[in-house]
Amino acid sequence: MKTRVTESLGITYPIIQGGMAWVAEHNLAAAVSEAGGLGIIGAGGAPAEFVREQIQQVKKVTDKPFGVNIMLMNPEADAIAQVVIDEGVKVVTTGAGNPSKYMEQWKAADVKVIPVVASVAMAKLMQRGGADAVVAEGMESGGHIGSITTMALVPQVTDAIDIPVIAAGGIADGRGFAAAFMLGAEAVQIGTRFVAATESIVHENYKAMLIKAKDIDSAVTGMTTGHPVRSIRNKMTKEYLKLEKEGADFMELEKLTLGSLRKAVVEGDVVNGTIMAGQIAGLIKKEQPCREIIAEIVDEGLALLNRTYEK
Ligand code: TUI
Repeated sequence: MKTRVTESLGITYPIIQGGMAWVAEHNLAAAVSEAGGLGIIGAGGAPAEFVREQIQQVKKVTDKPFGVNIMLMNPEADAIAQVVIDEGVKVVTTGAGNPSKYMEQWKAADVKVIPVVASVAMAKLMQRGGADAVVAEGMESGGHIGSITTMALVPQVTDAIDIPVIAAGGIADGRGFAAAFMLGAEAVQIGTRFVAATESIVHENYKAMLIKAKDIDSAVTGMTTGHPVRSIRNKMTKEYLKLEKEGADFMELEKLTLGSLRKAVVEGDVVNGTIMAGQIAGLIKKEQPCREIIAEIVDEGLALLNRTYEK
């Protein structure tokens, strides 16, 4: 299946894995790349040297292309921007900010740059700055989100720019895949479904929460701080939302979420930890290998796209 995205990245299927902090480590990234998608190492809040080790691990098991996601609020973002160049990584995606200041050095090193954007204005700015494509991410996504839905965002972004658009947010099966292409996207970015992959190292309690989740089981915390984050409702989100309603200050709210994603992913504390997940979690019914996830999505998606309707 050829699109501008598969051609420029050298991948078999137009499926890119989300750059999920703590979750998108070398095992998951290598599995997605081996299955023909673009695996991504999520730098999240990790130190630059940790990211370098993750990159080296992926290189040990696959020759296929993979990328690194740089969460731009990471205090070591500058160093990580250099690590991807030093390690010869071919693709960078970015999140939670504006990557303009790194664009020149990445372009000079022939790194493909794919910023994640949540608005038309940011998409235009990224195109002007030399981005190779953008991920247009709707607020159905898990983690740090914008304020517009995938259905509304993707066609507005595809109309506004000429570089390829990758749709994200609320996509986890062939129907979402086909829908994204109908909206003008040339690939999809998938996060939540890969969290439940066999190769995903998240704690079994985290996977169980995902598989159990229904459509309305996520909550958005941090609306008042300017950093809205979607995760599965639990004791932590309830306490956070209660504090927000009471007008708690930023530091008090921060205390509740400091290290809380790690707590859920690594320790399996699904009560006090942050279980980041998208609204599509309700669709995910079982753990599956990445290869099977990708094959199912592409097969079902292509069948739908090839179906013609008659009156
Ligand atoms: O980045 C994400 N999702 C994330 S990052 C993350 S780590 C984190 N943990 C706790 C609190 C906050 C973050 C978890 N999930 N998605 C991509 C994305 N980027 N969504 C929205 C944006 C975005 C937001 C603002 C992109 C650009 C932007 O620009 C602001 C500016 O600097 O002008």
